[in-house]
Amino acid sequence: MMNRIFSALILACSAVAGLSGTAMAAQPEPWQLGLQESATPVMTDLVFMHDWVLMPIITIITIFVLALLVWVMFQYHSGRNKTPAKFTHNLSVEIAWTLIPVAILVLISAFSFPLLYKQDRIPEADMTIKAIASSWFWSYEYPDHGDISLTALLLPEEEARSENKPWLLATDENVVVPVGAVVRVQVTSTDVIHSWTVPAFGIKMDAIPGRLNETWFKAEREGMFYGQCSELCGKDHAYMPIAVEVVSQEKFDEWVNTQTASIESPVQETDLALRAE
Ligand SMILES: [Cu+2]
Repeated sequence: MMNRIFSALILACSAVAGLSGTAMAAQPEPWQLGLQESATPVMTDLVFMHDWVLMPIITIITIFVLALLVWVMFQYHSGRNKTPAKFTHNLSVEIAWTLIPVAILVLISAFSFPLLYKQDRIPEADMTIKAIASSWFWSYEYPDHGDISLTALLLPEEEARSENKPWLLATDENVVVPVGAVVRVQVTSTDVIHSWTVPAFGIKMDAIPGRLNETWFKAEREGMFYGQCSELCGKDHAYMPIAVEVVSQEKFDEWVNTQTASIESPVQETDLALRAE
């Protein structure tokens, strides 16, 4: 009950203050109450579901239950209602409080099931990224782009502050993806359960050792998108952030070239050394 009132208050406050989604990069803001601004079609639907399906229903139910309580307290107060009723059953009320909640749940499911399937069914992907969790950092592989691999470690506090990046969210290497591409993300872990989460993308996927979980996103605008491991995984759980940089296709191609060049050059050197022997 208090939760519902609190949520309704939060919605009202965030609507009035326009606090949600004013950030430049997609990251939490001080005093933020709403969700992060959406950057993918799935997140747009999630925000709609939250703002226009769930919150109105929660608000109406909360106000209705509160009104019932106030009415009962006022009308059936012992001073006003000397001889209380003794009945224990009322068939029509019982039918109503069974059928009305069922109808509300069916209404919610009409919106939530299509969204669940939209999240779950991966459209034809333009590229695949593999996100591998280890205690306590993420590493990434790009199987479609010459097996680029990178390890994203927490950017130390001093470095983050000097580069004006958000400490605890920024990493030394970003996951780089092109804008508008359907990216399939395969998530797994080398040790314990972690969770790959980017709030602005509407993604939260568990990384489970010995199992490959799949999800997808299609970033609709360029920028930095931050997230954090979201499954309690040990002492440095708070220190394994996720930083996704969405860039234009040209910039992405450039990035791929520099990454693959840095993969190839050491191999070529060893090749030359072997040939020289
Ligand atoms: Cu964790």
